[in-house]
Amino acid sequence: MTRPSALEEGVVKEMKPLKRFFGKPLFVVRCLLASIPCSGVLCASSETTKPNILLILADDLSWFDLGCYGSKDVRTPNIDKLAREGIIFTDAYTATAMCSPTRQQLYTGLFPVRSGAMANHSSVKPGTKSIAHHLSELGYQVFLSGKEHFGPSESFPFIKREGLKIPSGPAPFCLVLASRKPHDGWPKAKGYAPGKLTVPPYLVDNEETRRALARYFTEITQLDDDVGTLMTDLKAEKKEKDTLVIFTSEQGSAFYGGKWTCYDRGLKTAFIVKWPGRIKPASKSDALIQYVDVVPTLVEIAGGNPRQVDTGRKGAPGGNNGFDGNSFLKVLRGESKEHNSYVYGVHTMQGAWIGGPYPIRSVRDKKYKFIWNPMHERAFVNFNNVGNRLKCWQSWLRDAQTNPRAAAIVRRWVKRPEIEFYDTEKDPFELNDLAKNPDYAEPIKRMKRQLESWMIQQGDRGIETELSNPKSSKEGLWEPRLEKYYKANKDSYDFIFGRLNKK
Ligand SMILES: [Ca+2]
Repeated sequence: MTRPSALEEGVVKEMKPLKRFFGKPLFVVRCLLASIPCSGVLCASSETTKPNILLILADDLSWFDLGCYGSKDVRTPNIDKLAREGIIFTDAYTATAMCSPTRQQLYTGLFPVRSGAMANHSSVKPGTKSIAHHLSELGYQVFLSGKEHFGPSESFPFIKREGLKIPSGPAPFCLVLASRKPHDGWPKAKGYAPGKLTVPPYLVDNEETRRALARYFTEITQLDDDVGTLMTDLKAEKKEKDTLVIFTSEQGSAFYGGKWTCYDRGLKTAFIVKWPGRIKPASKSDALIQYVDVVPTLVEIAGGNPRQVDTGRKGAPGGNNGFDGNSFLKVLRGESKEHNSYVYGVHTMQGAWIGGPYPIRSVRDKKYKFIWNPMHERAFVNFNNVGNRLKCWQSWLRDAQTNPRAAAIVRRWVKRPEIEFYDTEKDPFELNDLAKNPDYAEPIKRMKRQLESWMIQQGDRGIETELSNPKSSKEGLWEPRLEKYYKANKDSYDFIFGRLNKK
């Protein structure tokens, strides 16, 4: 990571007092920089006007369900076109596979335990700042259209918009287009024949799963149509050349074993950036990036210094108030191939509709994934597998009675060992657990240490943190709801807690 030179740091420090007099910090910095040789991170923003930023966020879309990420089934021509015109990241991650903490880390540059937005349907701690503050201070109008799922409102002072329209006006804009597609609640299948689809190996391949996949794929294509509409409007507004476009898939789909886990099919995300004249078309990067890196990157692109931004939260590495992530602008520019050495995962059942406490933590490098399930004695239960929300869980239970492969998939989803370890290069769906294989003792030890130091930095105390929320500290608050589902879904409940545990 290249730090700004002392000279550049000095220039940025001058920005605040100058802003009070002139109200045009970028102009002032440009004048100051005119006589300074270009050697570091401020150069790009000092050479050009600030680009508009369009951040398109899907909802529960698995990264591998896009044509440009290798899907042979799903039609996504507009998203594929973005990838051809920009850079596609093959190793991008969110630290949580749940909606609300994912969005809040993306918008704040802070990991969930540190920001406070760890549970689903939760809020960051008072005083936490977000992209809406940081880019406004750099002269942007910062809009959000679509899904929010964050709080409190003072921490996310977006200008609210509706629909798929690109903002007009002279000031640079940042528009977060937070789609609700393809979150479950899918439409009737159109254009996808269930019998012809490829079912990924972590799912039970049967008629019900295929029917659900066809409906989910139909909604992905609808999302892709929306991306096409946005791109057409960007062109009509004559802002195509001055706009940096990001498309990212959020966490994995609601199919059992993706969302609500720390497996790659939950945490890994599609990440595509198009920036005309700045990013080489059709480029690809396997640099490890994570959602907390996004705001620092955009701050740097907008002409700010992410190292001097006050995030409103204490406890960053080094004890300052900085972001948990770092700008990957050099990767975007093609000047660097690497970024993070490790990326992290944190899961909680806090804020889930039903199910008892079940914390999960993970760390990943380019090759290996280490997962810790500290309350592994428990069965993993949430509304999705007890409540049959996708209308195929009961069919999995039915098949598990006679099909050993289906039984293994179901068992893996609800009962897990304390430590899991995967070689993600050889085993991208994390199905072959190597935790007990002595050949991997060294990387397991190394990654365990790495995870522990991250948890210390975050103030994360594992089980204690899981039970710290009043909603999860007493199971009595959760179990009555489970009881209600038990009555409606007796087979599922019995399988998880009865027959399954005896096998
Ligand atoms: Ca989501």
